[in-house]
Amino acid sequence: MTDRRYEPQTSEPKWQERWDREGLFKVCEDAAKPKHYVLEMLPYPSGRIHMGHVRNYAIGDVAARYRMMQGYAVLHPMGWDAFGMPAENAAIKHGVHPAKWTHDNIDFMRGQLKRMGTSYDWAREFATCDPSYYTWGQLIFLKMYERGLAYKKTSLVNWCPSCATVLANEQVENGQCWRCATGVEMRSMSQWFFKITAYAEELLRDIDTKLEGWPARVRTMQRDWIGKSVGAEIDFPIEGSTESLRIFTTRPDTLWGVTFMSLACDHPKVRAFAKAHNRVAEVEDFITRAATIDHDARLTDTYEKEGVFTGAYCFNPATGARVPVYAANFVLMDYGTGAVMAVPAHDQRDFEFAKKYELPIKVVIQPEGALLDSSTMTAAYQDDGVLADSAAFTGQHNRAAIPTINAWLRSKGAGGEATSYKIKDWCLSRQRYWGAPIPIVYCDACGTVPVPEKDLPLVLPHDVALTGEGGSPLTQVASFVHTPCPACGKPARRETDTMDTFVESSWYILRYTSPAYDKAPVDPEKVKYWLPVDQYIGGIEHAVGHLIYCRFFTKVMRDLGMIELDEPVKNLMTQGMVIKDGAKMSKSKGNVVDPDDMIVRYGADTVRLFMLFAAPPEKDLEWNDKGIEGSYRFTLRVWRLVWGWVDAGAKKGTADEELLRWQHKTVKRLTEQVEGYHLNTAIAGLMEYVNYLYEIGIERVTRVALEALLLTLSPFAPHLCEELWEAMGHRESIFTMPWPAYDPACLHENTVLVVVQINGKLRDRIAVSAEASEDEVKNLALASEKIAAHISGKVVRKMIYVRGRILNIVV
Ligand code: ANZ
Ligand code: ZN
Repeated sequence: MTDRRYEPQTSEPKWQERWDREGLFKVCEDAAKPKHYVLEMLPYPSGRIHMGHVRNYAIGDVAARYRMMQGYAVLHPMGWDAFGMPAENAAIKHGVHPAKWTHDNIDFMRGQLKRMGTSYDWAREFATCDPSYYTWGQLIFLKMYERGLAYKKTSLVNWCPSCATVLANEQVENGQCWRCATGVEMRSMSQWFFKITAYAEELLRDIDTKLEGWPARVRTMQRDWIGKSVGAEIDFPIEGSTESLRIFTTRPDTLWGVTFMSLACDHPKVRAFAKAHNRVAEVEDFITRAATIDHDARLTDTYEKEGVFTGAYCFNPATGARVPVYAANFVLMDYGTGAVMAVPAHDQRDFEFAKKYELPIKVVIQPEGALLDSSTMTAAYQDDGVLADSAAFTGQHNRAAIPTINAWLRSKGAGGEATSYKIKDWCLSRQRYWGAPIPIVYCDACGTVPVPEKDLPLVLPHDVALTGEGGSPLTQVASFVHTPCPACGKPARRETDTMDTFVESSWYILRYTSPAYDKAPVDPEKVKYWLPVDQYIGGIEHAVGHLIYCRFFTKVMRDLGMIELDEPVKNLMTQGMVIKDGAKMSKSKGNVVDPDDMIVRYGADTVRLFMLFAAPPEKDLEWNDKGIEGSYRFTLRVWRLVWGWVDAGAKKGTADEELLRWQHKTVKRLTEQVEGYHLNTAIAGLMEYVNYLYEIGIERVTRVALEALLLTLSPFAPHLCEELWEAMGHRESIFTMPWPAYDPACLHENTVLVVVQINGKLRDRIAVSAEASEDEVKNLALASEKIAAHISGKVVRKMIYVRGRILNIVV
């Protein structure tokens, strides 16, 4: 036993300082080395890091250090998602400027990350609120505007009354604001959008071919979010007009069964029809009522399906039948065309609607072996069958007929096959101050005029009164709002909305490759070298927001000629939550364990070890005080083991076969498990190895065996291993050492044949490892077919094991 004390509180800062001084984690781009880009999702500088962050960064740090030792050129950067509402809210509440609040928080959190012992190259750090960063976001916006990929339109948008801003669909969770959980309202407003729908097909296609390294769950969520439906668009000529109503259907085979039409309340034709047919009062009344369906009912589809006749009729292009046009509360304007052909015999919603408003029901699909009669049906028949009453298609199987029906529609000029996506264009404008200004000017003479590229960055003005009242804060900054029109020079007004913070985080991944580049958003050569990200690590909550946006931006930047890359992230890991007392650790639940407190108490290595040992990275992790004590004891055991060996005088002898086997087995296990991110079982392997080294006694432990331990433990507990590496007489950092190799020849275990007897009679011989425990041997014996046959139906009373020789079973 040594009297040297393990004092992480003094040893950890010493190593952090030395790594810094020696530039150990400075990225080196070396064409001779394979590259590895490890990235954790960039944090919002909220004030302090929490255990969720610690977990995220500990996983990434193990990966980065491991790759470094494997001889890779590693990019492991960190930065700040620095725009957003909390900074602005803090300003409103406490009068501190969002910029100051943000930068103070960044400084504090950077310190926390360093105290964790993370291996970032801080030379690449940036905050998205730096004009030198967002100027490029503004440039991308302008290029997208030029191509019609950024546009402004008036439509129903999500409005959070508490945040006083609109939200993207991806930011509405169960009808609530993603940030403050206030119920979201729908408002008709003029907003800026990114045309992500133009990339829907590619975003969907690449899920199958380019995201094999992503969790199946995230891929499914993205597929569902994009929501592709293949069907048909069909034009129904409007009575007394030269125009048609275009509908989207997935069931063109039911066209002969249409008995009415349903439009979304905000379909542009609804009010026009009402006016033309003197039904304004009834229709307006209905629209007002329909708008009050609350979110829960809308979401769970539990509201009553209602509608109102608009007064208009149109004609079925297949039959010429004259059908009434309704406005209905269940038709959504932003899906398909906002118009539906109603087929009550074969769609349950239409069936109920038809019953309620006494509309005709016409059967056009007959099930096999039965004959449906519309007058006696009690529900829609939604299954497949044979087409009936469908002109030339009568008698065909309904599904088989769809392609021919589509072709026939096309030949008649009445529509044809069409695809619809559930994903909507991304609403990016926000009525808030702390964001990147949208580089647009409005001029009475010239209309919407983009800010010339040479005038970028369009810097967010510093002096602003943040009161939380009076709408968007920038509208009140006269010096910002009033500007000469870039086109004609006459007085004009700037756009006062700012960009959604998710715009900046959509391409930061690329910027880390060349954070100081000043000719374009990114240096294409560096992107070519580093991308795609080899391992991205972050929370599942970003599955259909950020993780779709960053894929979209990559494709857009590719099409703008800025990079050559289709997908930014090769492998994705979504780490589980940190739970305490059955709930997610969070300020609002009051169950937060502060990482700094734990680091002060146990040291960063213990905290890291606990976070990585307590659960597999993808699973939720239950915080428990006993667990962290256990990790601390493990660091102490390693400490004493190595010092004990040093104090006993370094061993020169060679390892015996058993020790060699343990050493190589451990290295193999660690290599495979770190590679596969089974970090908890990797640590378990190290613990077993340490136990074994204690068991055989320090006299038998060789230098190599101990060094293998430190090398494979070092990504997890970097400071401890540096300290002990030095104690063993090394001068260089352990992280300049190569990851140890294992020799398969050393892995062979000695096997022995154990005789298995039942009630004294020899029944089998089984081969087991010479080191197998008694339990292992018993289990192996019971699993043997011969033994199982002999003891089936009997009760095992006793098992007596003579190590390495005989197992006697008494039944
Ligand atoms: C006629 C029909 C007959 C339909 C039938 C279904 C069954 P998915 O699969 O989700 O794409 N629909 C189309 N646009 C709509 C909108 N904006 N709001 C509400 N419903 C809409 O669903 C497509 C089907 O949903 C379409 O096919 C249409 O009803 C309806 F026996 O058209 B169907
Ligand atoms: Zn002008």
